[in-house]
Amino acid sequence: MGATTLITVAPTGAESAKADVPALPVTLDELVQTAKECEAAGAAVVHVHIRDDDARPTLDLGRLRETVAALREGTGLIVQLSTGGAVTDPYEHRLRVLDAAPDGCSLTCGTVNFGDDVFMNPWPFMAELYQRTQELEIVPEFELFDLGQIALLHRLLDKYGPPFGGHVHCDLVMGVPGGMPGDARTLVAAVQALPEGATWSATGVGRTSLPVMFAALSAGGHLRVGLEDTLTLAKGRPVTANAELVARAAQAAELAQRPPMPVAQARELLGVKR
Ligand code: KMH
Ligand code: ZN
Repeated sequence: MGATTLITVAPTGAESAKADVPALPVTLDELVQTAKECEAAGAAVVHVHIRDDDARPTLDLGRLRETVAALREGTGLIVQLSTGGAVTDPYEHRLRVLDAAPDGCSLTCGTVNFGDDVFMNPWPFMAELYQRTQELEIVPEFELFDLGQIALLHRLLDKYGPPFGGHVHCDLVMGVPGGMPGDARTLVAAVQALPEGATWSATGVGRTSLPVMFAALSAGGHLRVGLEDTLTLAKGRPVTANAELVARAAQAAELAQRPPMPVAQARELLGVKR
């Protein structure tokens, strides 16, 4: 098989309200239906944030377990739970996410300004979370919002060794107000600083979505898309389903002659158990 593009979908996030974004999947049924559509459109990984009965972000462990089970039953996707949660979530709740036994989880490599808020990821929290992924055999995806966070990724790997699965996969989250800008020269600088042998995807928040997608494809990277990061297809054209964003990413990947990566290949690349 020739080169392929791993597509991750991040369908919900913790920042948008259902009232403002009707296409946001907030119930379990909506999430599973969305995940099925996105798998059919070319996604291999689903990055999951869940909501409570009032559609507010939650890290309730029972709900997370139910979500992992339902996504496994309804799709073949690699299930990656967010350990970032919402900016207000306490560290203990974010660590406990791993007890839901997902295939993978996000692991942000440092604190970053996040709009008017601060997304807190101090070193002791990162280090504890990382060691728990190793013990519980969960594949971490290293989320990088800023160039300085790459230094912390190196420190983590130097001190605690390779991740479960044996492979380092990163996600550049670009264009967050307070983080690195979503443009080609920043993407290239970030990629050059990554650990040897690491693979990476990139996502551009808001209007940086397309520039980052094209830059990532040009630079040999993988893609993350979804309503967590992007609410419009173009100015004045709201996304009506996450699968629209996945289909657009798949089309761009085809054009770049690196079609979407099948899930089985993604499992092998990332070293996911099962
Ligand atoms: N919701 C943001 C504060 C992650 O999922 O790990 C953090 C976030 C990153 O979305
Ligand atoms: Zn997230």
